[in-house]
Amino acid sequence: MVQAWYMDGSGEDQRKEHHLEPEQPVSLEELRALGVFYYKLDADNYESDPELAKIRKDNNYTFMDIITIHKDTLPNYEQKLKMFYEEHLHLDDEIRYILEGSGYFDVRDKQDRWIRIAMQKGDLITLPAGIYHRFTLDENNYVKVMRLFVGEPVWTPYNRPADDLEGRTKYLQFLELKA
Ligand code: KMT
Ligand code: NI
Repeated sequence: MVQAWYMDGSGEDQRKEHHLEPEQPVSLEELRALGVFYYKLDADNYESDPELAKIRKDNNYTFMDIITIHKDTLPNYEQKLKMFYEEHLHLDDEIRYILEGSGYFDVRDKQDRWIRIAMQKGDLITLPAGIYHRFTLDENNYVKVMRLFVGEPVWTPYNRPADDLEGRTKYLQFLELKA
């Protein structure tokens, strides 16, 4: 099962785990309350997996592509990694499925604390539009990720502060309704 935890505030290497001392785990239920959803799938059979097909159909994830994040394969690798780790939001859901390798998605909780989600092969996650988040490789320095999207993809990141965007205010309303 996917592991998630509250992060320490140290400015040390972003690829490290950054656990609090003592560790403070975060449950899937707590993630759901933030609008973050998780699925475990069979990444070896993603091309013919009926579970993935069902998720795509039910949620209208019509678009799909695959990106490999590794220094030898990703153009502008350093620049992109830097961009991914800038705290940002999108106006659409961010849906990512790890096919190989691993990495961390960090999301802000209601009190603006960072939660680190350790994503590995077979983990699919959906981050809601308007949530502040970021991504980093871990110390394995390699991930192959499927990106899903409803319709024509828009990957535009809005770096924080982006509090006046409608996507953000709507997300905050969603959090209040859940509180
Ligand atoms: C994003 O917008 O945060 C990303 O696309 C992260 C890279 S996908 C592993
Ligand atoms: Ni993003």
